[in-house]
Amino acid sequence: MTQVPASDLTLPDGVRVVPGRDGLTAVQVDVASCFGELYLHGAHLTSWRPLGSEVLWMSGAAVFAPGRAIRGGVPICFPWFADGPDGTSTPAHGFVRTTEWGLVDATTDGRWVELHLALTDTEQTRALWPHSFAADYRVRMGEDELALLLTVTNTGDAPFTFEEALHTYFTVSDIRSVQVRGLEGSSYLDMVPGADRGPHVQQGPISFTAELDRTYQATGATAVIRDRDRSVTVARTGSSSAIVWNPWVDKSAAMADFGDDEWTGMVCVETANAKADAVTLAPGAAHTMTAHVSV
Ligand code: TA6
Repeated sequence: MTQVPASDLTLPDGVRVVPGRDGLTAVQVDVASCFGELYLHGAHLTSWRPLGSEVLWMSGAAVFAPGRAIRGGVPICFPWFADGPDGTSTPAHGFVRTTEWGLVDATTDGRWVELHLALTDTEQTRALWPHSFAADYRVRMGEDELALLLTVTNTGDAPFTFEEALHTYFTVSDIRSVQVRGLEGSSYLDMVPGADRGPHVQQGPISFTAELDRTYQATGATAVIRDRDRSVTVARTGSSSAIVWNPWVDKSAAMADFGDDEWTGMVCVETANAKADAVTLAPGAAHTMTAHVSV
């Protein structure tokens, strides 16, 4: 897929390529139904504001720099999650969230706007992960739904296995009064350092009283973030894993790009295929994972 420089594209009304934070290029969507902002760096969605109300969470300490992941919004984790299946993969969460993606085009049907981005393997990526791939990402934003569609194609001549996640940070009023419902009965791994890894079975709604870092496996269940009088729904297709995370006090303090007191205002509910749910693609095959966020 040939890509022209983003600045040469003909874009729909309300869609602009603009200088973003600290020299990184951003695509801004400002239409009647919503505002949105996505950085070409990592194809990283940093804002979705349907009817003026921000749904995504961004750290006030986020760093916008080459080689660094932006803290908040929707980082894309690929071709591994965290430190990978054998626990030795770096950089954490793979390399596409710190790589510049190409803007293929932007389209609209008058109600929603879709941004289409693409990334293929390079000498640099093959040095980290010796496979040929094409990643295609579509971000469709409107008044009441944000759809994120990530398609991975094996463009090489041998099968490969990968993990992936749309590591979505949601803004909440106070995590201590939030529940995440819908994953009851699902099996999960407890990834909090020092915890009994499990697997465990989710008993009842998820509530937060300490650091929580759970990788739910073999479930496509829809999750609902209940935040006082507000609900955010995360429906998934092509995803067998969900990750729910809040760093709480100590881990927040340990992250330089995460404000010490910011942990109360966010929760991650991530659409993924991780650990036992990793995906294997034959040469020429493709796999699409989709998150549908509605408020
Ligand atoms: O999604 C949960 C998690 O794997 C946590 O363990 C924590 O490390 C978080 O991702 C953020 O990772 P990052 O590399 O972005 O700091």
